[in-house]
Formats: sequence, structure tokens, C-alpha cells
Amino acid sequence: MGSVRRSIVAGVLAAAAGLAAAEGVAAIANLRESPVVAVAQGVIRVTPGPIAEAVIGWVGTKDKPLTIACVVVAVLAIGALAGRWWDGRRAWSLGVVAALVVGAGLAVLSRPYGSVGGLLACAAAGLATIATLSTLQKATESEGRRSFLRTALLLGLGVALVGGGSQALASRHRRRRRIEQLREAIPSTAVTPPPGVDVSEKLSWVTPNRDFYRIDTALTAPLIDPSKWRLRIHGMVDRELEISYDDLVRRADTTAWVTLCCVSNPVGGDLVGNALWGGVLMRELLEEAGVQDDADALLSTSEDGWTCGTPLAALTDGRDAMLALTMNGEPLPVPHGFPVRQVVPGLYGYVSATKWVVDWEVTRFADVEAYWTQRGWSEQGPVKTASRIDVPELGDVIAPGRAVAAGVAWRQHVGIERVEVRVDDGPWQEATLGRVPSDDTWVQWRIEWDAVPGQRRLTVRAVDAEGTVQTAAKQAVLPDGATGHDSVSVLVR
Ligand SMILES: Nc1nc2c(c(=O)[nH]1)N[C@H]1C(S)=C(S)[C@@H](COP(=O)(O)O)O[C@H]1N2
Ligand SMILES: [Mo]
Repeated sequence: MGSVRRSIVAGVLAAAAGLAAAEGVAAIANLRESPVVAVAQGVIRVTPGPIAEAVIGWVGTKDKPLTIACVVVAVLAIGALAGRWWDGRRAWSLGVVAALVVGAGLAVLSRPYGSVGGLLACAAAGLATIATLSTLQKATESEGRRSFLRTALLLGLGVALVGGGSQALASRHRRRRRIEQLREAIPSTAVTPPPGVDVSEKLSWVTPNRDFYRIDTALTAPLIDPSKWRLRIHGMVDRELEISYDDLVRRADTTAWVTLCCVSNPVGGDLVGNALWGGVLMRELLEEAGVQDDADALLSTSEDGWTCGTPLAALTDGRDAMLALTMNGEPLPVPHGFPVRQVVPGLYGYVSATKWVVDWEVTRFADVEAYWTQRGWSEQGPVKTASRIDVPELGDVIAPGRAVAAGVAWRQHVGIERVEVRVDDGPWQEATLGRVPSDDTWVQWRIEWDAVPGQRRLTVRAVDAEGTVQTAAKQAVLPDGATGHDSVSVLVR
């Protein structure tokens, strides 16, 4: 191995040793997240909205592991640089390592639970990196190439052991099991959908919890013990309140079917789901706190520091805006906000559906900016009319004759009056609609059409309960939700 390559290998190995040391300290100190995760969260936080959007559009919900992998690769690459400069430009090399440590330290401090332990883990990473570089250099100097390889292998083994061991030991895994046990101890109830909602055996009007889309900025879902959970209500209120989980359980008297969707859902996309939510109406708590006249916004914050601005009007106008404790009869799954989240019919999730919510500040839109608003998304996020074709699917080959098309349409809290489908550029034909318990859910549609041989394109559009026809104008998801008609091409043969 030439000396250049050797120095790069040494640098990568040293960076890996640093990562392993950081994980080790994080595990021993019971840190909630290691510096790597803190840095990855920092990356997510500073990523501009359009880029975040493009990445989610591209890799979907694999964005989380991908972000962590990018951070690890970047650290190893920077390590390679430090290794390259170790002989000859020592000061530069040390500078690179120091910059990495300081950067990670800042990321740790920027987290809502940044701690001394996190800083120690960063320092340990720096020390391990430098120690590895100097050990490898000494090995090479005293005995040459063979010794370098032997030492590098031994160090590599050590890194793998420490890194792997600390992952296994990490308190997060134990804590996850404990919170999961607490969650499972909460009774569930079986839920049956209202009659007539399903119009096709290929569709499910209820989205089972395990299939429900998940979108959030948390690399690791917050693990909250319900007995320790509190919601603090403050700001422009007559009385500050602090609510416990037991308070909510005692008061929980509302259930409602509500379809939740993401502003990042592209036309035809699946970032939308329908569930029965159970909990406490938000307006009851707001009334108890006494909202002052000139307030117009609720800024809610999650346990991991994500923020959301919701118009107070939507929370107090009588709709089923809820602090939800249950989802389809079960306590909320951890990734969906256990123990408590918000659900507000008619608004996209980013302006309404705070998961792991712990803080309510009654305020004014003029005075605050929430997480996604800071990144270019619209301040207000009413759901736009949307419709989707689920049957047939793209690329399906269909026999000529009578064929079935089916899907869903939604405009929560306004309702869908009609769904129309056309084949190629033919006339719009009215589909049959499934029943719905309220205007707050999606509605299924179904239609039979004459499949004539050839390549055929089906297009769908909805008309909302106000009589407005869903626009064909294509708009991207930024800044306030996509528009345009969903269509699917199939071969009839
Ligand atoms: N704490 C927290 N809550 C959050 C988010 C988040 O990033 N963090 N994302 C919101 C967005 S953008 C959407 S679309 C919904 C998604 O809820 P789900 O993951 O349960 O489907 O949660 C909302 N609540
Ligand atoms: Mo979203």
C-alpha cells in the first residue's frame, strides 16, 4: 500500500474509531441520542424546504436512515482528509478534527435535550480519532507496512466491537421496550367501520395503523412515559394550565373518523390515511384556559422540539379538533405520537397534527413562525380537493369489456359531492360513491367502464360539497399542497 493510500485508510479508520467512541459514551451515559443522530437532526433542520421536499419525493420514508448514512459517510470522508494531512500538515489535520468535534458539539447543544453527556461523547470522538491516527503512524514508522496493516486490522476490530456493542447496549432500546409495554398495558377496543363505506373489495376505507403513512422530522421517535407526560397551556390565556395523561383519559369522550393527509402528498400519492381517533376536544381545553380576544394562533410544540401553527378558528369552530389518545381503538402507536397527538379535520398535518405534543402557546401568527413555515411552506394549510385512482394500477393489462375503476377522493371538513372519471378524452362520467359518516373523511368511488382494446388512460376528478370542480392545473406540493388530476394508463388486450 502506497503511503497516500495508507494515510487515507488511517484517516477513515480514525474517524470510524471516533464514531465508535461517541456511540460508546452515548450508550454508557444513557444519552437519548448520540452525536451522529444529533448532527443528522441538525442536517434535517437546516435543509431548505424544496430540497427536503425533493428528497422525500425521491426516497420516501427511507429519508431517515439515508440522512444518518450520509452523516456517517461525510464523517469518514472528512476523516480521510485528516489522515491525508496527518504527515506533513499536522496543524490542518488537527484543525479538521477539531472542526468536526465543535460542529458535532453545536449540533448536540441545538437539540432540545442537548447535554453534557453529548459534549463528552463529541470530545471522546475527537480524542479517539487523534489517538488512532498517531497509533497507526507510530506502527508504520517503527516496523513499516506489515505493522500498519496488523495495527489497522486490530483497531478495526476494536471499532466494530465498541460500535456494535454500544448499539446493543444503548438505553434507547431498553427504553423502547419499556414504553412499548406501558403502551400495550393500555386497553384497546375493537373498531368496525360504518356500513357502506367500502365500494370495492380491493380498497380499505379504514387505514390500519401499521399501514398508515408516517411523516415527521424525528430520526428516532420520542419515547414518552404517559405518567410523566404533561401538556402546558400558556401564552395569551387567562389561566395557564397543565394537563396530565390521566386528566385526558378521564375526560376522553370524543371519537371521530378523520382522514389525515400530508401537504407533501403528490397527486396520486399515498401520504394520506383514514382512522378513528379518540380523545378530548381541543376547544374544551382552550375554553378552560380562556383564550384572549386578539389571539389567532395556537403554536404547538412536540417533545422533540418540532413546532406547528394552527388557526385558533379551526380549533374552536365546532369541528372535531382533538387531542387524540387512540387511533383505530388502540393507544396511539409510538411513531404516530404516543401518548398524545393532535388531529384537526380539514388541515394538512404540518399545520395541525402535532405528534408527541407537550406545549401549547396561544399566540398570534404575526408573532411566531412554525417549523415548516420557516422553510417556505404556507402559514395556513387547508386541505385541497384531491382524488386518486387505486384500481386499476399503472401498467395493469385488462381484458376488453366491462371493467372496474375505483379509488378515493377527499376534501376534509367540506366534503365530496361527486366524483367523475373519463377514459382518454371522452366525457366525464359520474362514479358511485361509498357512504361516509361525516365530511371529515375521504370517500370511496367506483365506476364501470367499457375497456376498448388499446392503450387507455383513466383520469379522475372530484367536485367538492361547495360545487367546486377539482382543478386540472398542475401545481407542485410547495408551498401549500399539490393540485392536478390523477390519471393511470393501462393496456386493454
Ligand atoms: N412532532 C411532530 N409532529 C408532526 C410532524 C413532525 O415532524 N413532528 N409532522 C407532521 C406532518 S407534516 C404530518 S403530515 C403528520 C403525519 O402524521 P402521521 O405520521 O401520524 O401520519 O404529522 C404531523 N405531526
Ligand atoms: Mo406533512
